[in-house]
Amino acid sequence: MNKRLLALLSVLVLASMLLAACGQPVATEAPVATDAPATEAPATEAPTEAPVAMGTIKIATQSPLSGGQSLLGVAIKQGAELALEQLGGDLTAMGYDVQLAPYDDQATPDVGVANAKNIVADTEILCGVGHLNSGVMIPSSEEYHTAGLAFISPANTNPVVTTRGYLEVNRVVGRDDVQAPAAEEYAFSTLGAKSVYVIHDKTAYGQGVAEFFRTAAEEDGIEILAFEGTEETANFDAIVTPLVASNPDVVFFAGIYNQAGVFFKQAREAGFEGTFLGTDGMDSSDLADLAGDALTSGGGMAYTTVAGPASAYPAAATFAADYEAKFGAAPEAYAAQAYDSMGVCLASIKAAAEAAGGTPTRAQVAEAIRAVTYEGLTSTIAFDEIGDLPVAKYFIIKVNATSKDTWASNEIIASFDLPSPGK
Ligand code: ABU
Repeated sequence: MNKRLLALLSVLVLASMLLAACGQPVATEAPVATDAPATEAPATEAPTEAPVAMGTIKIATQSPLSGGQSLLGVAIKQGAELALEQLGGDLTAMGYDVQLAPYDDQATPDVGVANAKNIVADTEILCGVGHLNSGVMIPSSEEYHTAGLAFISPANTNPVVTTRGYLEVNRVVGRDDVQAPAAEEYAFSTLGAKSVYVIHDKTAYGQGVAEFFRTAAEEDGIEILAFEGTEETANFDAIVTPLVASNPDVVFFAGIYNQAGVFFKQAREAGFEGTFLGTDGMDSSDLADLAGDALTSGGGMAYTTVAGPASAYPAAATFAADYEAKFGAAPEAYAAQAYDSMGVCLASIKAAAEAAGGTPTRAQVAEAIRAVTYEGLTSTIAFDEIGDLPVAKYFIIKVNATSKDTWASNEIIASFDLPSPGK
């Protein structure tokens, strides 16, 4: 990370959020029916003309709907579902029956790929929203690419998701080769860390984030006391004992909240007094239920994220209220990004259908996505040549919550708009 660039851009903290205020999703106007008489008002109200049936269009979602990461996976599905309900009217008016096709990838690469084969075999599916896990998205998107089916990721941050340069793969969030160095910059400059203990979950996401963090830390002369991958989920004694003995200033955990929460609790109970630090995989209210006081005792806990809370996006206030009214809980991370991803799918299918004069092909939808400029809740979305946002938002969040119901008390302590590193 170019620190001077990061420092310069950090003056945009919070102010950038105000300047970035964007409007509600706007899709191109639906064609207006012109077959009513222009000069004579009908004596009685004319019956509403039903559009000619044009068939079914499905939009898939893939995310973990079961298992330990389902809180975020369900948020992705629900954000997309709400968008379809609120923004699908233009396609309905054109005569299409627009349906959601949700799939549960169980946060597991093999399951995601098996689902992807079924998704691409369903010719009514013209676009997709997903995944949560980069380690699932990367192999699954080989199937999407081969079949020419466009997907938009609301959450995946590993660079490889887009650096393969596939037309069909896009994301509405930033990347780990930016957020992990930002986390390191926070550890070095704000926390004054001299030593760090790095743990990762051995996934494409976790290991990738850990490596980006380590590279940046080495450049700053932070001592890396350990760099260790683990798939353990219940008993972390084998890691915690040497960790406490080595007394690091910071433990950097690169992985997902369901594993990290258990680890943080055990590390604190074993006597670790420093700061826990992570990236966007930590951003779930379940983390607070799993780790409790471990998040605020000692040096506390902070994380970077590519998906700030809904309160960080002025245009998302109505979305947050509608989401809570429909689903009975506040939107978790990536729900607003999934809403925007679905909005891009719908606007692009509509544009492609209008250009084609009928139901578009998958290739036409994929091309339309790359041509779209879409005013979303979380940003103005227009993809670069590899499917990244040219500039993405990053946040640093200090955790104040010690239970699920206080997750909203976490504090945005910095935010940045930073350019994509590209291919
Ligand atoms: N970016 C957070 C979700 C984890 C992933 O990308 O794999």
